[in-house]
Amino acid sequence: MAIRELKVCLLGDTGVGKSSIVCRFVQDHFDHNISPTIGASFLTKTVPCGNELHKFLIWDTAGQERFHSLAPMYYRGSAAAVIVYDITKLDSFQTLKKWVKELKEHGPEGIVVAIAGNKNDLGDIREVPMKEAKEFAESIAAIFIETSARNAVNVEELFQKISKQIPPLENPEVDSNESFKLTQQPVASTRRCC
Ligand SMILES: Nc1nc2c(ncn2[C@@H]2O[C@H](COP(=O)(O)OP(=O)(O)O)[C@@H](O)[C@H]2O)c(=O)[nH]1
Ligand SMILES: [Mg+2]
Repeated sequence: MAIRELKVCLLGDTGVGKSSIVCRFVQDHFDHNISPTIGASFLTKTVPCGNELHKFLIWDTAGQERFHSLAPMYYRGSAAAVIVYDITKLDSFQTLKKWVKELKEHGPEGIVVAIAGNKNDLGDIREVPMKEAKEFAESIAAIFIETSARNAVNVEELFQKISKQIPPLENPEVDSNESFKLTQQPVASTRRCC
C-alpha cells in the first residue's frame, strides 16, 4: 500500500485546544494541564484511506500573536489546514475568519481547509452557534465539525474527513504531487510530546 505524507497544520487562537486535538488524535489522551505550545510542535500519525495510507505530518502551531509571523512556514506546502476555534469564545471565531483570509491570500493552492469548533462538551456556555459556523464553512467550501478533545468526540472524524477530501494519487507508485509533500522543515520549532 502506498504511503503518502501529508503535511497538516493547526491554526487558531491560544487556548482553543489545538494541542489537545492533536494529542487526542495521536495518543488518544487528554491532559487537563497541557502546557502552552512555544513556536510549534510536530507529531505524526498514519491512517488508512482507501488504497492508500495517509501519514499525517502534523504541525501544531502556537496561537500567540508574537508567533504569527512564523505561520507561513507551517502552512506552506500543507495539504490541509485545521483552523480551530473554541465554541465558548466568540473572539476565537473572529480569529478563525482572519486565518481563512490569510490562507486564501497566501496559502497553497488547493489546500483543504477544515474548521473545528472545539470544546463542544461546554455547550451550556456556548458563544458561537453551530449553525453560524457551519454556514460560514459552507460559504468557503471548508470541512466543518465540532469536536471535544476532552471527551474524544469527532477528533478521528475530523482527520477522516480531511483524508477523504485529499484526491487519490493517479499513479500510487510515484508520489509526484509535490504540493502535498513536506518540502521544507521549519526551523523555529520545538518537538513536544503531550
Ligand atoms: N472542556 C474542554 N477543554 C479543553 C478541550 N480541549 C482543550 N481544552 C482545554 O483548553 C486549554 C487549552 O488547550 P490547548 O490544547 O493547550 O490549546 P492550544 O493553545 O490551542 O493548543 C487546556 O486547559 C485544555 O485542557 C475540550 O475539548 N474541552
Ligand atoms: Mg498548543
